[in-house]
Amino acid sequence: MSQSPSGRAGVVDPGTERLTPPLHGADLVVVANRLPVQQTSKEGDDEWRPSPGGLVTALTSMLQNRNGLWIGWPGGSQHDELPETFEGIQLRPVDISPEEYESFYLGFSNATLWPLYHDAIRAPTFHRHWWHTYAEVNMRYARAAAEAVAENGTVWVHDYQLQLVPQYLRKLRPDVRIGFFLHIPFPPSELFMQLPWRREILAGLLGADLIGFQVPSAAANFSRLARRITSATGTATDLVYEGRQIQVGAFPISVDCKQITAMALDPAIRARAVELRATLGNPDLVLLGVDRLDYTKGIQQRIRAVAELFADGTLDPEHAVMVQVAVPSRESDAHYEKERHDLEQVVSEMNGEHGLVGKPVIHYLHQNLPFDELVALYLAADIMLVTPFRDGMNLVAKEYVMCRTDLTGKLVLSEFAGAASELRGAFIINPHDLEGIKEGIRSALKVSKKEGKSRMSRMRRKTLRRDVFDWTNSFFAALARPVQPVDLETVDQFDD
Ligand code: GDG
Repeated sequence: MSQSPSGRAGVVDPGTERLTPPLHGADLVVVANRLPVQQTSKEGDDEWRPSPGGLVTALTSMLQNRNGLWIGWPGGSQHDELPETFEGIQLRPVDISPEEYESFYLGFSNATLWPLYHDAIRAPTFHRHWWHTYAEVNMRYARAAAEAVAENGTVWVHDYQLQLVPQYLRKLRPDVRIGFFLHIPFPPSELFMQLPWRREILAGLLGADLIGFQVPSAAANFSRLARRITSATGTATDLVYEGRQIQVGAFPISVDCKQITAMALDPAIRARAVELRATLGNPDLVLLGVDRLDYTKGIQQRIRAVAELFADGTLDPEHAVMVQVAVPSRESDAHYEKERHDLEQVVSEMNGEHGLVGKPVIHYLHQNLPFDELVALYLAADIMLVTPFRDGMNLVAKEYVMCRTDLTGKLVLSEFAGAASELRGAFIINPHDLEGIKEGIRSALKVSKKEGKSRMSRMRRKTLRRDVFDWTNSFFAALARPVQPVDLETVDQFDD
């Protein structure tokens, strides 16, 4: 690896190397940490299956229509069997060694950037060798994209693991149009300024023509920082950097509304929802939480709040029950291990103190469930609890809303989830305020049938207006917008 002359930043220097566009390059390339397929072992046979989720479906369908290719890590170390194409799109694997996985993924991505970008609710860890590997691995993704994309083609880079890719790619292939979307929050300057490599990360992102965020405040945080610590000028939505015009904006992600609605109306899944309620003892009230087991999601806080509602008699263990699904995530990180330990302690205390023989007050599943089962749970739940301390969007909230076709069900939602700016029919709470969470649940319990339906209908209308396909289309349309010639004389400084 060659490094910047100062050596301070440790950024890979792409130098002046330019790559010639390939003869049969792809018109559109998606670059993401992971490929859209994952290896599953069934009866001893390895099989590659699409990774679950609306994002993969939407991006795949966009790539199918545009001679597309997806670059990403296939997971694990053995991927000899990786298919060259998947549902009509080409796959290009990026190799990551176990040591790089430690530094690039578990280290810089998930122990530096993830906590820093989520309000530093766990102290971010800064290590120079993690940063060096992050830069090297980003260069590998950029090079793979540069070697794959057609002349004047388009590359769409995703998420916090790959923030240096736009700059590296632009150096290698200046002819290419580059979009970047950040799925997680972008922090305010008070936090971002902690990052020893803040200038390098901003310069990395500024290699793109369009930089998209989940919510306008994240976009504003970015533009303000770019103008403060790089040579970028301009407004919150239009920056000028190194003679290029860059669009910055909010593109709130969504779910596949049609698919989820169809599943929610599927008789077999509805029957499963009825069966789940029966298994829970046909209680009057089912409360539900569904999250990756992550310290940002506020799972313990919500369970404590529900436990206090059992303690003060608002909830009766004979008639109310909570289900918490916590999908295993990043298990080799000490913060996550501790979060699981503490969470399981809280679950056990709640059952110990409020459960009855044969009637636990909380059912806790540390498992990855099939999506059908998740939909059945959404259908079975009267109140959905989504209480992250900070979340880019939170798709669980939107999935729940899309499942409630009969307008029943209430959503208690953190004001710090991106989804809160759209789902105004939710009972909005501050997850740091235990009394506030309890009050939100109490309000959801008390609300009249009529008002409950009108709240749900409002949230459904809002979600239906923009599904995940509209999201990809609107991002792509903005990226394709012709670049205006830059008139440096008329570029105003944005007024904070
Ligand atoms: C990041 C940002 C942003 C959950 N349990 C199971 C399961 N899930 C699925 C849900 C949902 C997805 O996982 C979780 O998405 P979220 O948006 O809630 O959260 P993150 O994983 O943190 O995602 C977030 C998102 O990116 C997209 O931009 O909204 O803010 O943090 O789709 O359904 N799926 C299955 N079994 C489970 O047990 N099959």
